[in-house]
This record gives sequence, C-alpha cells and structure tokens, in this order.
Amino acid sequence: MRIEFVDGSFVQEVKDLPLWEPIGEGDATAIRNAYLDSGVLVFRRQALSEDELLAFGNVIGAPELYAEATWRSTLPEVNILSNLRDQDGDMLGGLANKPLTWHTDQSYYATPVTGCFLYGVELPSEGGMTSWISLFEAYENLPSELARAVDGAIGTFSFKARVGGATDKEDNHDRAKRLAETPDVKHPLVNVAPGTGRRALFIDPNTVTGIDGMEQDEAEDLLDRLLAHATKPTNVYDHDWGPGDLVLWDNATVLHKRDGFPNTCNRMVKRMIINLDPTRHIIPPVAP
Ligand SMILES: O=C(O)CCC(=O)C(=O)O
Repeated sequence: MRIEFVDGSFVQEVKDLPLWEPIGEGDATAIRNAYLDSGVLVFRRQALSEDELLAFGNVIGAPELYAEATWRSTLPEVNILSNLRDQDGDMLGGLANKPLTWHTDQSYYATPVTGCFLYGVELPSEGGMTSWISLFEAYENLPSELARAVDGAIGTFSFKARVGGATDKEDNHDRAKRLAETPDVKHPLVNVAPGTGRRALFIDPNTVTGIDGMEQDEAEDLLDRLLAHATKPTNVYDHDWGPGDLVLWDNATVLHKRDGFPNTCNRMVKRMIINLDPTRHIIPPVAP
C-alpha cells in the first residue's frame, strides 16, 4: 500500500490496497492517520459489496444509520444517492440529479456524525463531479483580519434554513418529520483538533444563519468573505469519478459540493456515514 498526495492538493490517495481484503493493523493505522491529516482520502477502482463497504466503515469508525430511511439500501448502513427510479416510478435513493452548493453534512445537529464516504457505482458521462476544500488549510491561510474576526465566534446552524423549510417529495426526503425534530443549534466557527491542536474553520453556507453578537449584515459579510477565502479555485480538489472509486471525508474539516447532471444520464453512488473517534477527530461541540 502507498499513500500519496494528489497533484499538490490537500487530498491523499491510497494506492495498491484492495479494500475487499481484510486490512492489516499497520495499513489501517496509516489510513486513519492520513485521513486525520487531510480530511479527504481517495481509493480508486475498488469492487465492493455492501458487506465490504460496511467492513471498511468499521475500520474508520462506527457506521451510523442515516436519518432518511427511504435512502437505505439492502444494508441499512448503506444509503443510495441516485436519480434512478424503481419499477413503480419511485426514487431509488436521494438527491436525484440536482447540483449541491458548498456544504458540510449534519452541521445542523448538536452532535454531527462527521465521517462519510461515497462509493461510485454508475457515473454520468457529463456532470456529477464532487469537489472538496480543506477547512484546516482555510483557517491556516486566513488573512489576520479575518482570523481576528472569526476566532471565538459562535454561529447558529439551521436545518430549516438548509432545506428552505420545504417538503420535497421528488427528492425522496422525509422532511416534515426531520424539520420538527431538528431545532437550530450553535457551534463555534473555529474548532480545535484533539491531540494535534490544529484549528479548522467550521462554516456551512445556507445553514449558518447568524453569528452571536453581530448585526445580520456584518455576520453575512464575514461569512461571505470566509467562504470566498476557503473556496478559492486553487484550494479545490475536483474528483473525476470512475466506477469503483471510494472517497472518504471528514465533515468537520472539509466542505464539499456536487455539480448537477442531465437526467438523461444515470448516476448511482452509495454513501455511508461514520461516527469518528472523538479523541482524535473534531466533533463540532455545542456552544453555550
Ligand atoms: O453525490 C455527490 O457526489 C455528493 C453528495 C453530497 O453532497 C452529500 O452526500 O452530502
């Protein structure tokens, strides 16, 4: 097994490791360390059953059930993201073919499940690219004026703002129930990694609705400037999907987005969310 940075980016690729075989403790430790450092790991050209996806999830942490029960596959820990429909015309999974702007998953929960991977099964010939940026690097390269403004800041993270308050049948979401169960929550906009002390920005456009002690205009201006800084094109890793690619990321230390794709193309990726070790990974804390 080799682990190498991809094209000078913050992302590392794990090479020559068939994930369908048991992973030795030495390799597992190296993978966990690279994951902690980079926040995104790529494994290309795998051929994995759902049992093997689950076994890999267990190497990384503790796989968790996702809230959208209608997205579940044969194994409940595996979710389907797809625009495909079954023989009754019902969506096979979630998110259809729509574009998704920069976001991080679950930031609207008090205790987000931060580990996540996607496994590519069928990919469209155009669109559907997924991209990531590092929130460690975004913090470390902040101009001092922005660092001063964000250090100690507390943001309000709102599921209602994230989903626009709508119930969206097309998208196969059970939104009304989730809206009722998910009140706004506050998290620091900068988190500190246990063990290393490394700091990561924690921003989530469309979900952070305000900053404690700041006028709305001032907060929106700061959030816009933080996002523009974090997502500069030179900071972005674009994953050009191939079938069998698995991309693992840490939602506390990266943002991601997805391009839309034509509905005349088929796309199916499988997804798993994973509880990470809180003694090593940032689990965004609830702010008072
Ligand atoms: O389908 C993708 O490539 C990305 C999906 C996504 O953004 C998510 O699961 O949060």
